[in-house]
Amino acid sequence: MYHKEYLRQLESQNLLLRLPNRKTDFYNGIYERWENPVLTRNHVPLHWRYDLNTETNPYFIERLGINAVFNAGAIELDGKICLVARVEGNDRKSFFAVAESTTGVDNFIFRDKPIILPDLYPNETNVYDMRLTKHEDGWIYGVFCSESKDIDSNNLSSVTAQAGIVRTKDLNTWERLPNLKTKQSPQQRNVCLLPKFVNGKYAFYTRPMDNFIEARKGGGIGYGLTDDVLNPVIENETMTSIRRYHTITESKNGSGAVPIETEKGWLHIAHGVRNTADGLRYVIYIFVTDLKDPSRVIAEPSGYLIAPFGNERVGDVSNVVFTNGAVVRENGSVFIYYASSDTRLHVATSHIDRLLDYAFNNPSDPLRSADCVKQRCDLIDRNIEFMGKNPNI
Ligand code: M1P
Repeated sequence: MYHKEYLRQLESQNLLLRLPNRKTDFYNGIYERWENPVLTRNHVPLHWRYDLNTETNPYFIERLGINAVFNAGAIELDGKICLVARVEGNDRKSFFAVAESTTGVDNFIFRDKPIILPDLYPNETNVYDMRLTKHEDGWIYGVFCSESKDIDSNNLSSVTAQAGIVRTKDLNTWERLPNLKTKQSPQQRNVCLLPKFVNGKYAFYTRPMDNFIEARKGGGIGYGLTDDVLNPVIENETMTSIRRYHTITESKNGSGAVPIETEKGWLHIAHGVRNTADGLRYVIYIFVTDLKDPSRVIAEPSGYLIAPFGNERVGDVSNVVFTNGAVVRENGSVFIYYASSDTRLHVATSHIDRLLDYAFNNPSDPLRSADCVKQRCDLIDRNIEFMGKNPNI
Protein backbone atom coordinates (compact mmCIF):
# COMPACT_ATOMS: atom_id res chain seq x y z
CA MET A 1 0.00 0.00 0.00
CA TYR A 2 1.23 3.51 -0.82
CA HIS A 3 1.56 6.23 1.81
CA LYS A 4 -1.37 8.69 1.64
CA GLU A 5 1.07 11.59 1.36
CA TYR A 6 2.60 9.97 -1.73
CA LEU A 7 -0.81 9.93 -3.39
CA ARG A 8 -1.33 13.59 -2.48
CA GLN A 9 2.11 14.59 -3.81
CA LEU A 10 1.59 12.55 -6.97
CA GLU A 11 -1.72 14.27 -7.69
CA SER A 12 -0.24 17.70 -7.23
CA GLN A 13 2.75 16.78 -9.46
CA ASN A 14 0.42 15.46 -12.17
CA LEU A 15 -1.40 18.79 -12.17
CA LEU A 16 1.93 20.61 -12.54
CA LEU A 17 3.05 18.37 -15.41
CA ARG A 18 -0.21 18.96 -17.29
CA LEU A 19 -0.37 22.71 -16.63
CA PRO A 20 -0.66 24.65 -19.91
CA ASN A 21 1.79 27.54 -20.23
CA ARG A 22 0.79 31.01 -21.44
CA LYS A 23 2.66 33.96 -22.93
CA THR A 24 2.91 36.91 -20.57
CA ASP A 25 2.19 40.47 -21.68
CA PHE A 26 5.90 41.33 -21.59
CA TYR A 27 6.76 43.06 -24.87
CA ASN A 28 9.91 44.17 -26.63
CA GLY A 29 9.24 42.90 -30.16
CA ILE A 30 12.17 40.48 -29.97
CA TYR A 31 10.86 37.55 -27.91
CA GLU A 32 7.99 36.47 -25.70
CA ARG A 33 8.28 35.50 -22.07
CA TRP A 34 6.11 32.67 -20.67
CA GLU A 35 4.25 32.60 -17.40
CA ASN A 36 5.52 29.33 -15.88
CA PRO A 37 9.01 27.88 -15.72
CA VAL A 38 9.26 24.80 -17.97
CA LEU A 39 11.29 22.78 -15.44
CA THR A 40 11.63 23.08 -11.68
CA ARG A 41 12.65 20.79 -8.83
CA ASN A 42 8.96 19.85 -8.54
CA HIS A 43 9.04 18.28 -12.02
CA VAL A 44 11.49 15.60 -10.88
CA PRO A 45 9.69 12.24 -10.48
CA LEU A 46 8.80 11.42 -6.89
CA HIS A 47 10.43 7.99 -7.11
CA TRP A 48 13.79 9.70 -7.80
CA ARG A 49 13.47 11.40 -4.40
CA TYR A 50 11.39 9.26 -2.05
CA ASP A 51 11.55 5.65 -0.95
CA LEU A 52 7.98 4.59 -1.77
CA ASN A 53 8.03 1.51 0.44
CA THR A 54 6.00 2.28 3.56
CA GLU A 55 7.92 -0.36 5.52
CA THR A 56 11.32 1.26 4.96
CA ASN A 57 9.91 4.81 4.83
CA PRO A 58 6.89 4.98 7.17
CA TYR A 59 7.00 8.81 7.43
CA PHE A 60 7.32 9.29 3.66
CA ILE A 61 10.51 11.27 4.11
CA GLU A 62 12.29 12.66 1.08
CA ARG A 63 15.48 10.55 1.08
CA LEU A 64 17.36 12.17 -1.82
CA GLY A 65 16.11 15.72 -2.23
CA ILE A 66 16.48 17.84 -5.35
CA ASN A 67 17.62 21.42 -4.88
CA ALA A 68 17.22 22.85 -8.37
CA VAL A 69 16.70 22.07 -12.05
CA PHE A 70 18.27 24.59 -14.39
CA ASN A 71 20.81 25.20 -17.22
CA ALA A 72 19.67 22.77 -19.93
CA GLY A 73 21.07 21.80 -23.31
CA ALA A 74 18.33 21.52 -25.95
CA ILE A 75 17.74 19.65 -29.18
CA GLU A 76 14.84 18.55 -31.38
CA LEU A 77 14.72 14.78 -31.76
CA ASP A 78 11.96 12.69 -33.39
CA GLY A 79 9.54 15.63 -33.30
CA LYS A 80 10.06 16.33 -29.59
CA ILE A 81 12.06 19.02 -27.86
CA CYS A 82 14.51 17.29 -25.57
CA LEU A 83 16.29 19.08 -22.76
CA VAL A 84 19.32 17.74 -20.96
CA ALA A 85 18.88 19.56 -17.69
CA ARG A 86 21.31 20.20 -14.89
CA VAL A 87 19.66 18.58 -11.88
CA GLU A 88 21.25 19.47 -8.58
CA GLY A 89 20.70 17.33 -5.49
CA ASN A 90 20.45 18.71 -1.96
CA ASP A 91 24.03 17.44 -1.70
CA ARG A 92 25.21 20.15 -4.19
CA LYS A 93 26.26 17.63 -6.84
CA SER A 94 24.67 17.96 -10.27
CA PHE A 95 23.77 15.26 -12.76
CA PHE A 96 22.09 15.27 -16.15
CA ALA A 97 18.58 14.12 -16.99
CA VAL A 98 16.53 14.24 -20.21
CA ALA A 99 13.08 15.83 -20.16
CA GLU A 100 10.94 16.01 -23.30
CA SER A 101 7.88 17.82 -24.59
CA THR A 102 6.03 18.09 -27.90
CA THR A 103 5.12 21.77 -27.46
CA GLY A 104 8.47 23.01 -26.16
CA VAL A 105 6.74 25.42 -23.78
CA ASP A 106 5.03 23.10 -21.32
CA ASN A 107 4.41 19.49 -20.23
CA PHE A 108 8.08 18.49 -20.03
CA ILE A 109 8.39 14.97 -18.60
CA PHE A 110 11.61 13.37 -17.45
CA ARG A 111 12.66 10.11 -19.07
CA ASP A 112 12.85 6.99 -16.85
CA LYS A 113 16.21 7.62 -15.20
CA PRO A 114 19.00 10.21 -15.01
CA ILE A 115 21.88 9.91 -17.49
CA ILE A 116 24.74 7.69 -16.38
CA LEU A 117 27.93 9.14 -17.84
CA PRO A 118 30.94 6.85 -18.24
CA ASP A 119 33.11 7.62 -15.22
CA LEU A 120 36.56 8.23 -16.74
CA TYR A 121 38.03 10.79 -14.37
CA PRO A 122 38.34 9.69 -10.71
CA ASN A 123 38.87 13.26 -9.43
CA GLU A 124 35.81 14.62 -11.24
CA THR A 125 33.47 15.87 -8.52
CA ASN A 126 30.72 17.68 -10.39
CA VAL A 127 29.32 17.88 -13.92
CA TYR A 128 26.99 20.52 -15.34
CA ASP A 129 25.75 22.73 -18.19
CA MET A 130 25.69 20.40 -21.18
CA ARG A 131 25.49 21.93 -24.68
CA LEU A 132 24.00 19.55 -27.26
CA THR A 133 25.26 19.64 -30.84
CA LYS A 134 23.69 17.66 -33.70
CA HIS A 135 26.92 17.39 -35.70
CA GLU A 136 27.12 16.78 -39.43
CA ASP A 137 29.29 13.71 -38.67
CA GLY A 138 26.04 11.99 -37.53
CA TRP A 139 26.58 12.08 -33.74
CA ILE A 140 24.88 14.19 -31.10
CA TYR A 141 27.66 15.60 -28.90
CA GLY A 142 27.27 16.83 -25.35
CA VAL A 143 29.95 19.21 -24.10
CA PHE A 144 29.79 20.01 -20.40
CA CYS A 145 31.78 21.34 -17.50
CA SER A 146 33.76 18.64 -15.70
CA GLU A 147 34.84 20.01 -12.34
CA SER A 148 37.61 18.31 -10.33
CA LYS A 149 39.21 18.94 -6.98
CA ASP A 150 42.60 20.58 -7.44
CA ILE A 151 44.69 17.91 -5.70
CA ASP A 152 47.84 20.07 -5.84
CA SER A 153 46.33 22.75 -3.62
CA ASN A 154 45.87 22.84 0.16
CA ASN A 155 42.86 25.08 -0.29
CA LEU A 156 39.71 22.98 0.27
CA SER A 157 37.78 25.07 -2.28
CA SER A 158 40.39 24.91 -5.04
CA VAL A 159 38.87 23.37 -8.15
CA THR A 160 39.68 23.00 -11.86
CA ALA A 161 37.15 23.17 -14.67
CA GLN A 162 37.55 21.29 -17.96
CA ALA A 163 35.31 20.62 -20.94
CA GLY A 164 33.99 17.06 -20.83
CA ILE A 165 32.71 15.50 -24.06
CA VAL A 166 30.18 12.71 -24.63
CA ARG A 167 28.31 11.54 -27.70
CA THR A 168 25.10 9.66 -28.37
CA LYS A 169 22.53 8.88 -31.05
CA ASP A 170 19.45 8.74 -28.85
CA LEU A 171 20.19 10.60 -25.58
CA ASN A 172 19.96 7.22 -23.78
CA THR A 173 23.36 5.62 -24.37
CA TRP A 174 26.38 7.88 -24.04
CA GLU A 175 29.99 7.34 -25.06
CA ARG A 176 32.52 9.43 -23.19
CA LEU A 177 35.47 10.94 -25.06
CA PRO A 178 38.58 12.47 -23.47
CA ASN A 179 38.21 15.97 -22.04
CA LEU A 180 39.14 18.80 -24.40
CA LYS A 181 42.71 20.06 -24.04
CA THR A 182 43.39 23.70 -24.78
CA LYS A 183 47.11 24.46 -24.92
CA GLN A 184 46.74 28.14 -24.02
CA SER A 185 44.33 27.81 -21.12
CA PRO A 186 44.57 25.59 -18.03
CA GLN A 187 40.82 25.78 -17.35
CA GLN A 188 37.68 25.91 -19.47
CA ARG A 189 33.97 26.42 -18.89
CA ASN A 190 31.09 27.18 -21.27
CA VAL A 191 32.59 25.27 -24.19
CA CYS A 192 30.41 24.24 -27.12
CA LEU A 193 30.88 22.47 -30.43
CA LEU A 194 29.76 23.93 -33.76
CA PRO A 195 27.47 21.56 -35.74
CA LYS A 196 29.54 21.86 -38.94
CA PHE A 197 33.15 21.05 -39.79
CA VAL A 198 35.32 24.10 -40.48
CA ASN A 199 38.12 23.33 -42.94
CA GLY A 200 37.47 19.64 -42.21
CA LYS A 201 38.03 20.13 -38.45
CA TYR A 202 35.85 20.15 -35.34
CA ALA A 203 35.27 23.76 -34.25
CA PHE A 204 34.79 24.65 -30.59
CA TYR A 205 33.88 27.89 -28.87
CA THR A 206 35.77 28.06 -25.60
CA ARG A 207 36.04 30.31 -22.56
CA PRO A 208 39.63 30.47 -21.38
CA MET A 209 39.97 31.08 -17.64
CA ASP A 210 42.75 32.17 -15.30
CA ASN A 211 41.24 30.17 -12.46
CA PHE A 212 37.96 28.54 -11.51
CA ILE A 213 36.03 31.81 -11.12
CA GLU A 214 37.86 34.37 -13.21
CA ALA A 215 37.80 34.46 -16.97
CA ARG A 216 41.09 35.23 -18.69
CA LYS A 217 42.08 38.87 -18.36
CA GLY A 218 41.50 40.82 -21.55
CA GLY A 219 39.76 37.79 -23.04
CA GLY A 220 36.30 36.75 -24.02
CA ILE A 221 34.76 33.87 -25.89
CA GLY A 222 37.49 31.87 -27.62
CA TYR A 223 37.46 29.73 -30.73
CA GLY A 224 39.66 26.88 -31.86
CA LEU A 225 39.86 23.86 -34.14
CA THR A 226 40.84 20.26 -33.57
CA ASP A 227 41.44 17.49 -36.13
CA ASP A 228 40.38 14.61 -33.97
CA VAL A 229 37.37 14.57 -31.67
CA LEU A 230 38.62 11.28 -30.17
CA ASN A 231 41.76 13.07 -28.99
CA PRO A 232 40.57 16.68 -28.86
CA VAL A 233 43.38 19.20 -28.58
CA ILE A 234 43.17 22.89 -29.49
CA GLU A 235 46.59 24.38 -30.11
CA ASN A 236 45.48 27.97 -30.79
CA GLU A 237 42.50 29.84 -29.42
CA THR A 238 41.51 33.10 -31.04
CA MET A 239 39.02 35.55 -29.55
CA THR A 240 35.50 36.16 -30.83
CA SER A 241 33.16 38.29 -28.70
CA ILE A 242 35.49 40.07 -26.30
CA ARG A 243 34.86 41.58 -22.89
CA ARG A 244 34.73 45.34 -22.69
CA TYR A 245 34.93 47.91 -19.93
CA HIS A 246 31.58 49.20 -18.64
CA THR A 247 29.46 46.84 -20.70
CA ILE A 248 27.38 43.77 -19.81
CA THR A 249 30.45 41.57 -20.38
CA GLU A 250 32.98 43.47 -18.30
CA SER A 251 33.60 40.63 -15.78
CA LYS A 252 33.04 37.55 -17.95
CA ASN A 253 31.19 36.19 -20.92
CA GLY A 254 30.69 32.72 -22.31
CA SER A 255 29.04 30.77 -25.09
CA GLY A 256 25.47 29.84 -24.41
CA ALA A 257 23.29 27.84 -26.77
CA VAL A 258 25.09 26.06 -29.60
CA PRO A 259 25.35 28.69 -32.38
CA ILE A 260 22.48 28.59 -34.89
CA GLU A 261 23.36 28.53 -38.59
CA THR A 262 21.46 31.24 -40.50
CA GLU A 263 21.84 32.71 -43.98
CA LYS A 264 23.52 35.76 -42.43
CA GLY A 265 25.94 34.02 -40.08
CA TRP A 266 26.22 31.92 -36.93
CA LEU A 267 23.77 33.33 -34.39
CA HIS A 268 25.10 33.14 -30.82
CA ILE A 269 22.91 33.44 -27.72
CA ALA A 270 25.55 33.88 -25.03
CA HIS A 271 25.90 35.23 -21.50
CA GLY A 272 27.65 38.29 -20.16
CA VAL A 273 28.54 39.09 -16.56
CA ARG A 274 29.17 42.41 -14.87
CA ASN A 275 29.95 43.24 -11.28
CA THR A 276 27.67 45.32 -9.06
CA ALA A 277 27.70 46.47 -5.43
CA ASP A 278 25.43 43.46 -4.87
CA GLY A 279 27.59 40.86 -6.65
CA LEU A 280 27.70 39.50 -10.18
CA ARG A 281 24.81 40.07 -12.60
CA TYR A 282 24.41 37.55 -15.46
CA VAL A 283 22.45 38.49 -18.59
CA ILE A 284 21.98 36.95 -22.03
CA TYR A 285 23.14 38.70 -25.19
CA ILE A 286 23.42 38.03 -28.90
CA PHE A 287 26.19 38.22 -31.46
CA VAL A 288 26.72 36.83 -34.95
CA THR A 289 29.88 35.35 -36.46
CA ASP A 290 30.84 34.90 -40.09
CA LEU A 291 29.81 31.62 -41.77
CA LYS A 292 33.19 31.16 -43.45
CA ASP A 293 35.28 32.38 -40.53
CA PRO A 294 33.28 31.59 -37.36
CA SER A 295 35.82 33.44 -35.20
CA ARG A 296 34.92 36.79 -36.79
CA VAL A 297 32.12 38.75 -35.10
CA ILE A 298 29.99 40.51 -37.72
CA ALA A 299 27.17 41.84 -35.52
CA GLU A 300 26.81 42.51 -31.80
CA PRO A 301 23.94 44.72 -30.71
CA SER A 302 24.39 46.80 -27.60
CA GLY A 303 23.30 45.57 -24.19
CA TYR A 304 21.34 42.51 -23.17
CA LEU A 305 18.66 40.42 -24.83
CA ILE A 306 17.34 38.84 -21.62
CA ALA A 307 17.95 40.05 -18.06
CA PRO A 308 16.54 38.65 -14.81
CA PHE A 309 12.95 39.88 -14.51
CA GLY A 310 10.49 39.78 -11.58
CA ASN A 311 10.72 36.47 -9.68
CA GLU A 312 13.61 35.38 -11.91
CA ARG A 313 15.83 37.71 -9.91
CA VAL A 314 15.84 35.56 -6.80
CA GLY A 315 17.25 32.10 -6.26
CA ASP A 316 20.33 30.19 -5.16
CA VAL A 317 22.58 32.57 -7.10
CA SER A 318 20.42 35.65 -7.48
CA ASN A 319 20.42 38.13 -10.37
CA VAL A 320 21.36 35.49 -12.94
CA VAL A 321 19.92 34.41 -16.27
CA PHE A 322 21.93 31.81 -18.13
CA THR A 323 21.37 29.77 -21.29
CA ASN A 324 23.02 26.71 -22.77
CA GLY A 325 20.27 25.54 -25.10
CA ALA A 326 18.00 26.76 -27.89
CA VAL A 327 16.00 24.98 -30.59
CA VAL A 328 14.98 26.27 -34.02
CA ARG A 329 11.99 24.51 -35.53
CA GLU A 330 11.50 24.06 -39.29
CA ASN A 331 9.18 27.09 -39.49
CA GLY A 332 11.91 29.31 -38.04
CA SER A 333 10.46 29.59 -34.54
CA VAL A 334 13.11 29.68 -31.83
CA PHE A 335 12.84 28.36 -28.27
CA ILE A 336 15.47 29.81 -25.98
CA TYR A 337 15.78 27.85 -22.73
CA TYR A 338 17.21 30.01 -19.98
CA ALA A 339 17.54 29.43 -16.28
CA SER A 340 16.99 32.07 -13.63
CA SER A 341 19.17 32.48 -10.58
CA ASP A 342 20.52 28.90 -10.82
CA THR A 343 17.15 27.60 -9.62
CA ARG A 344 14.64 26.87 -12.42
CA LEU A 345 14.33 26.81 -16.21
CA HIS A 346 12.21 29.06 -18.44
CA VAL A 347 11.54 29.42 -22.14
CA ALA A 348 11.51 32.55 -24.30
CA THR A 349 10.14 32.24 -27.83
CA SER A 350 11.03 34.15 -30.94
CA HIS A 351 11.64 33.69 -34.67
CA ILE A 352 14.91 33.51 -36.51
CA ASP A 353 13.96 36.56 -38.66
CA ARG A 354 13.25 38.68 -35.57
CA LEU A 355 16.49 37.65 -33.88
CA LEU A 356 18.50 38.45 -37.01
CA ASP A 357 16.76 41.80 -37.38
CA TYR A 358 17.66 42.54 -33.77
CA ALA A 359 21.25 41.34 -34.25
CA PHE A 360 21.96 43.39 -37.37
CA ASN A 361 19.72 46.45 -36.95
CA ASN A 362 19.91 47.28 -33.26
CA PRO A 363 22.87 49.62 -32.77
CA SER A 364 26.12 48.42 -31.27
CA ASP A 365 27.44 49.77 -27.96
CA PRO A 366 29.26 53.10 -28.44
CA LEU A 367 30.89 52.46 -25.02
CA ARG A 368 30.56 56.02 -23.61
CA SER A 369 27.58 57.91 -22.10
CA ALA A 370 28.24 60.89 -24.37
CA ASP A 371 27.92 58.73 -27.45
CA CYS A 372 25.00 56.68 -26.07
CA VAL A 373 22.91 59.83 -25.54
CA LYS A 374 23.71 60.96 -29.11
CA GLN A 375 22.59 57.52 -30.33
CA ARG A 376 19.28 57.95 -28.46
CA CYS A 377 18.74 61.57 -29.60
CA ASP A 378 19.30 60.43 -33.17
CA LEU A 379 16.46 57.86 -32.72
CA ILE A 380 14.22 60.55 -31.16
CA ASP A 381 14.94 63.00 -34.03
CA ARG A 382 14.13 60.40 -36.67
CA ASN A 383 10.88 59.60 -34.85
CA ILE A 384 9.92 63.29 -34.53
CA GLU A 385 10.44 63.64 -38.27
CA PHE A 386 8.39 60.48 -38.92
CA MET A 387 5.60 61.65 -36.59
CA GLY A 388 5.59 65.05 -38.34
CA LYS A 389 4.97 63.33 -41.66
CA ASN A 390 2.36 60.96 -40.17
CA PRO A 391 0.22 63.16 -37.87
CA ASN A 392 -2.87 60.90 -37.76
CA ILE A 393 -1.72 58.27 -35.21
O1 M1P B 1 26.12 30.99 -11.17
C1 M1P B 1 25.94 31.53 -12.44
C2 M1P B 1 26.63 30.66 -13.50
O2 M1P B 1 28.02 30.61 -13.21
C3 M1P B 1 28.84 29.91 -14.11
O3 M1P B 1 28.98 30.63 -15.30
P1 M1P B 1 30.42 31.35 -15.59
O4 M1P B 1 31.34 30.23 -15.87
O5 M1P B 1 30.27 32.25 -16.76
O6 M1P B 1 30.74 32.09 -14.36
C4 M1P B 1 28.33 28.54 -14.46
O7 M1P B 1 28.80 27.68 -13.47
C5 M1P B 1 26.83 28.40 -14.54
O8 M1P B 1 26.48 27.06 -14.33
C6 M1P B 1 26.07 29.24 -13.53
O9 M1P B 1 24.72 29.29 -13.90
